[in-house]
Amino acid sequence: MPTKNPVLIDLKFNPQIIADALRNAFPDRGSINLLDQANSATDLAKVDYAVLWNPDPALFSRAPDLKVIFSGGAGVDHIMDHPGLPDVPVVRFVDRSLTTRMSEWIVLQCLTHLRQVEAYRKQAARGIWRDLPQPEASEVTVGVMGLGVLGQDAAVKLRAMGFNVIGWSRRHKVIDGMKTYDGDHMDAFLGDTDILVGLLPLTKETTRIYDAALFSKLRQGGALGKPVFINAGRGKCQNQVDLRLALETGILGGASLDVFEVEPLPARDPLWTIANVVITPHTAATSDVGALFRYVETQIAGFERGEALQNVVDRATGY
Ligand code: NDP
Ligand code: OXD
Repeated sequence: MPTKNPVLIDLKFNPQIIADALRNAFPDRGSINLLDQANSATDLAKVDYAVLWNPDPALFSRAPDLKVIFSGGAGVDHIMDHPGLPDVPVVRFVDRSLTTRMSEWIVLQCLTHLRQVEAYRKQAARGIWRDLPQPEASEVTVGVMGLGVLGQDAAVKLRAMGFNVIGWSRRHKVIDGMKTYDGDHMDAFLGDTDILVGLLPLTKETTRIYDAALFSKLRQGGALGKPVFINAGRGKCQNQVDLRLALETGILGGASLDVFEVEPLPARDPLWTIANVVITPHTAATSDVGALFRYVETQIAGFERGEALQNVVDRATGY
């Protein structure tokens, strides 16, 4: 029988997955799942903890006594931008499996462009047997923008595949085996990059950072001929009109995009039909909801023992 205040769940994910995961979660407190219609008018006044993904606009006035907010994913822009966000710690989801799956996606996309998978698919559709240039990974430099939990793991796995990997982050970093650039040296970083991988959080500083000026600074004439843009961070970090134009005019030779300014990407968006553009529906690394609830339980237990919360967002930087 639960003895503590229930945990509030407002996660705009697949309802069945949440309902299944909640069956074994929070045994000593229970939960209030806002996806469940029966909870639409439930009193949230006494709730201490909330797990959120794109929370409802009125949520924080309904739950005025929150002590900690947990994001349902690694990103927190959907919470930090929320009107009425209370001054309590916001905790990101950092998870081995999520990190691993993100790196799988990033490596897959870099290899897709290296090995010209889209061009061969097009040839195959027309029964064309023709070989295309085949550079080795070591001839290609992948520039990772954002060297946090995800960027650093992806860098290690890209290096294992043989790519030359460099990275850019706000603060200077020393990372074994790779050249790094800090916030002030973005142009030098871009000029050395053949495949740009975006793993930045969405903040005021990173909004529309991937624009025409940035694309024009990527290295032309590298082993792939033209630079490639891969984004699995946030869609609002990209100026999508500039991105489309860069692809259409050949400034970029291709792209792999998991995130978009507007999601779902509208069915008539021109990006769907541009050659050598791979599109996935914001699924590069979906949160494992069971692991998320276990993470939240562990963090709450530590918090209630007086220990520091892990992976708390810095309000000043927004990530
Ligand atoms: P972290 O907070 O661990 O890392 C963020 C990185 O971005 C840090 O290296 C940070 O620099 C850098 N950064 C932030 N702002 C700037 C800036 N203005 N200039 C330069 N560098 C900057 O985040 P994660 O690696 O865990 O996640 C990154 C993002 O990936 C998430 O915020 C989320 O939006 C996205 N994501 C997407 C998923 C998907 O399925 N598509 C799944 C999970 C996450 P510094 O190191 O100096 O602080
Ligand atoms: C996340 C995401 O931030 O899935 O975790 O986008």
